[in-house]
Amino acid sequence: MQDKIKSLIAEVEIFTASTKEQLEEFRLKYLSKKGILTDLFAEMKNIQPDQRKSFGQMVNELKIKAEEKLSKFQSALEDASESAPDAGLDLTLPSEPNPLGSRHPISLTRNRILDIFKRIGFTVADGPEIEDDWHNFTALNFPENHPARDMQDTFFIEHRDGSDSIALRTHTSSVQVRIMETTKPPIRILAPGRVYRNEAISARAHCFFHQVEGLYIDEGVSFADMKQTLLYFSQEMFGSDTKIRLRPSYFPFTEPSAEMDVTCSICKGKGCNVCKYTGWLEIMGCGMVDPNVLKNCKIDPDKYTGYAFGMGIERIAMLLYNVKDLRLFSENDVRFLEQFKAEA
Ligand code: 2U9
Repeated sequence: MQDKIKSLIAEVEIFTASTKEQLEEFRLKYLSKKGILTDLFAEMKNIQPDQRKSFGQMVNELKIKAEEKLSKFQSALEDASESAPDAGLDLTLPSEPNPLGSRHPISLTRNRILDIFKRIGFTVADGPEIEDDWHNFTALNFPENHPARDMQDTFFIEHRDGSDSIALRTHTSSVQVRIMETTKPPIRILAPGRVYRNEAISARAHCFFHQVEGLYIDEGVSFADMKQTLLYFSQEMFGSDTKIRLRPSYFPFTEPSAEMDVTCSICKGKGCNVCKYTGWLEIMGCGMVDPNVLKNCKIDPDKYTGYAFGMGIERIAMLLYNVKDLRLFSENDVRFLEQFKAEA
C-alpha cells in the first residue's frame, strides 16, 4: 500500500497542465469527493495500528502536493489567459462600423441626367477617349482651320510614325459619330464621358471635364421635338416650375444651333449672384444635326433629320450643389467628397 502511495506522490510531482481541462481532470482524480485521497483517508481504519501513523503522513504528503500542484497551475493558466492576444475579447459586442464610401458628385449628377433621358427611350453609348481626327473633328464638320483643331485647344498625341492626327477627345460627339456610322436610324443615344481641352486650370476651367451629349435621329425629327424634350429634362432636373429659353448660337455640327438657359433654381428667376442678377442660367448647347454630319456618317439627310445637345456635368453639379470652384471635383479631398454621403 505504501508503495502505491509513493508512486502516486511521484505521479503528482511530475504532473503538468497546459489547459484548464487537464487541470480539472487532475483535481477530479485526486482531490474530489470521489477522488483517490478520499478513498485513502477512508482506508485508514483498515491499516494496522502500528503502521497507521506513517500511512497517515504519506497520505497527507500526497494531499499537500496535489493541492500545491492544483493551485500552482490554476494561477499559471489564469495569467496566461489574461495576457493572450484575445484576452478581454467580447464576441457579443457589436462590430466597429465600416467607414462607408460615397459616390462622387460628378457620378451622382451624371446618373441623374442619364436616368431622366432613359425614361423617354434614350440608351447609353460608350467610345474611346483617344480619338482620330476624323471622329473628333472632320466627320463633325469642323473646317480645316477651326481653332479647336489647334494645339492650343486640343491635346494631340504623337503617333509612332510621326503623324499627330491622334488626340484626346475634346467632346463625346465622337462616340455618336461612331454609332451613326454603324447603326441605321432610329438612333436615340446618350454619350456620357470625360473629355480633354488644353486650358489653364482655374476655378472655372480645367484640362479635363465631363459631358453628357444626346442625339436623336429619325424621319421627321424637328426643332420642336428637341425643345419639348429639353423642357422635360430641365423640369425633371431643376423642378417642375422651371422655364427654358433658347438663344441662337453656332456650332460646326448643328444648324440651326442654340444655347439653352433655365430659370435660376436658386432665386426662381428673381435675380441673385449665382445667375448674375439675370434670373437665367446657361446649362447646355443644342441644335439640329448638320446635314453634312449625317452625310459624313452615311445617313441620308433627305430622309432623316435629328437633334443633338451637349452639357458639361461639372457645370450642372456646381448649380445643383452650389459648388464655387471646379477644381474641387478632381482633387479628391475627402472633406469635400464626404458631404455627398447621403446620396446613393
Ligand atoms: C453629333 C452631332 C451633333 C452635340 C452638341 C453642344 C451642342 C454643346 C457644349 C456644352 C458645354 C460642350 O461641355 S460643353 O463645353 N456642347 O453646346 N453639343 S450640340 O452635338 C452633336 C453631337 C454629335 C454626331
